[in-house]
Amino acid sequence: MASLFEQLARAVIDGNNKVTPQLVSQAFQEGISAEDVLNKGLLAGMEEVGRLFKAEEYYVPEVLLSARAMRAAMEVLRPALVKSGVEPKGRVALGTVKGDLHDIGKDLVGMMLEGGGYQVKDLGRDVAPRDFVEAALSGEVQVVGLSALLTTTMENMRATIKALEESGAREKVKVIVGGAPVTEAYAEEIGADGYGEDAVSALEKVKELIGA
Ligand code: B1M
Repeated sequence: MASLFEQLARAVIDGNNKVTPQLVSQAFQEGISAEDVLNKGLLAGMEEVGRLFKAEEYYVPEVLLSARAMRAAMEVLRPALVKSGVEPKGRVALGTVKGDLHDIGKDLVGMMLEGGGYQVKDLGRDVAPRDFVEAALSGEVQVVGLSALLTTTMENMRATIKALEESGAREKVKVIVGGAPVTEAYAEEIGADGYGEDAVSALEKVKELIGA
């Protein structure tokens, strides 16, 4: 009999958006932490989906089904990751950069930040540099977070930071970047203030940058 983590991973791989959230609820009933559900179950499944896609055993439709199952599971995870009703420690505008449609990781980062007491302004995906600039100039956020999952769209992080600089908005906000192809060295190279390897380190970095 496969472990609950294996079943969770399998449900994501199969793109089963009915069973995946049910298994998350079952895991909670069995006292398994949200962190383990995410890392040992859901993300393990997503990693395998990535491998199958690379090996051309999966194509975009299968990957979309897995993404849908992952999203359904995240809705069950959300209350465990997010506390509400507390005065926010700070505000963060978050988006996936121009040309990039991957938003599952960005949404997880958002949930983790909300869970850590920050208010998140979700700018969505395929976000143009000018929209990040507008959020920074609004004076409503202290941090702007950029996510990218493609080596081709990573360069739009650089373009976004450049646009923030040119508009005068750069000095008003801290910028953090993250996403699978992004590294600490790249973050430094493009002039970001911080890099988050995963959602937990994104939260830690925001805390460190705004001191709250
Ligand atoms: Co795409 N895709 N995809 N895809 N996809 C990848 C990224 C890929 C690695 C697959 C592969 O080849 N193995 C590959 C990229 C190759 C590369 O550039 N190096 C790829 C490709 C090629 C493509 C297309 C070009 C395919 C095509 O059309 N031929 C296309 C591009 C579309 C576009 O964006 N313009 C495409 C499309 C798609 C779907 C739409 C089908 C779907 C996305 C659905 C959605 O997001 N709504 C999809 C998916 C699901 C994936 C994989 C399988 C899974 C991504 C994911 O959600 N991971 C992915 C392979 C993989 O990663 N295993 C793949 C789970 C998520 C929780 O992790 O996003 O890494 P991640 O986020 C992490 C960290 O990175 C970090 O924290 C998160 C939580 O720990 N993080 C941050 C993320 N953002 C952060 C921001 C921060 C800090 C940390 O601060 C602000």
